[in-house]
Amino acid sequence: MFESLKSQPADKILALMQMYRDDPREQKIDLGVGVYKNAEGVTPVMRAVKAAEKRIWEDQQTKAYTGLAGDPAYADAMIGLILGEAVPRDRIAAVATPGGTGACRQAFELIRMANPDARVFVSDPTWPNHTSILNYLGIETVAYRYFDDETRGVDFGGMIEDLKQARAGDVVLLHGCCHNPTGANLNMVEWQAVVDLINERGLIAMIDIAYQGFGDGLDADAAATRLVAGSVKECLIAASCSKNFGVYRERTGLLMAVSADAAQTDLNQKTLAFLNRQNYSFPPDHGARVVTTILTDDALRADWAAELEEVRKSMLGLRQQLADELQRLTGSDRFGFIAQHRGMFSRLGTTPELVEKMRTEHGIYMVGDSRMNIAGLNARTVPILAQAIVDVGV
Ligand code: PLP
Ligand code: TYF
Repeated sequence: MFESLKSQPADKILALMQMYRDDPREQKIDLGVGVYKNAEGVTPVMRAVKAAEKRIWEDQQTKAYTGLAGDPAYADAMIGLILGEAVPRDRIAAVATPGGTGACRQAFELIRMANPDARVFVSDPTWPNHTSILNYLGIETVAYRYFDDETRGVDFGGMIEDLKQARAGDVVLLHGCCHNPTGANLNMVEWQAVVDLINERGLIAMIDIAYQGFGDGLDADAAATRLVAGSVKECLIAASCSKNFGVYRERTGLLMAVSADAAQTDLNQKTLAFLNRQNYSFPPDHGARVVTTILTDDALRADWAAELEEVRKSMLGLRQQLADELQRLTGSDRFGFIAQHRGMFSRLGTTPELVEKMRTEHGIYMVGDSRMNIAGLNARTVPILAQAIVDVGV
């Protein structure tokens, strides 16, 4: 049986992570996989997470199964965090999933089940797992223009033009904030225009929000998601707690399906529970319980938000330092976009050849499309990166 298997393409980001580990050079710099690291290069367990885990360890009386949708308290807490009051609760069906990837996977399965003819419009570029899972599920994807190689901002005109090719019932996949891999984001006026197009043409919005709190703050980063969810009849929202709670390996995500009314929500809720059952039955609980404990306790929540704010500001500081350093070295503002981008990533906008040169000659690891994880830097390594960017001739 197994002889017939064909080897599958590796995830380039994860392959790069391995290459970095195998590189013996001491001066190497890892700007690859999207994991937050502090100035010491450590991905810490957040203070509130430690405190919540301690509380759970002391108080938890059972590890019996929860429900197919996970603990409803987790869904309530996450809906509050992401949507606030934007949508009445009885219009939202929600299930816990293994990470944001699990939420995307379940969303795609739901789309295919509800409308096998739906195509999914994805930004060019997008997180590679989006297209990889969509292809695996046999769902047709259509790329829409997103990143402008000249300005390193969003090619909004191109994006709208391409979205006009969508048919009623097609899905538009949008990054709620902190676009991965580019770091370039729509402003709220542009978001409103996307919402109008979606409503005019009968398209379905799907939002992937994996970095709430990493861009402009917890509420600011959720503003676009709230605008979309509050303005359309139906949409899907896939959320991840991996980054903003630093619980990467616990696999903590949530899928929401917003619908027109309570009767539809009931059917959606049952369908999402069914999809969980087909794939893994009960979703992981530990990370979800940690998140719920934090979000429902005023002191823990405040401490978590404060630590997340430190993380966000440290990345913004590194962006500014890098942009300033490049300004100093080149005497031009052409790298100013690095300070404008938001989230963990910035796409430098250079060729795979120069990205490779940066790796071989300078030990600097970024993804082949020139995506840099800003959190992989610190005050000491920013000037080293800036000099390397200039030396290889970006
Ligand atoms: N969506 C995007 C855009 C991401 O960058 C990530 C990566 O972290 C995820 C979803 C899901 O991450 P996880 O499955 O680790 O929660
Ligand atoms: O884009 C990233 O680096 C993160 C982490 O298969 C990640 O989203 C990368 C690849 C992958 C899963 C997660």
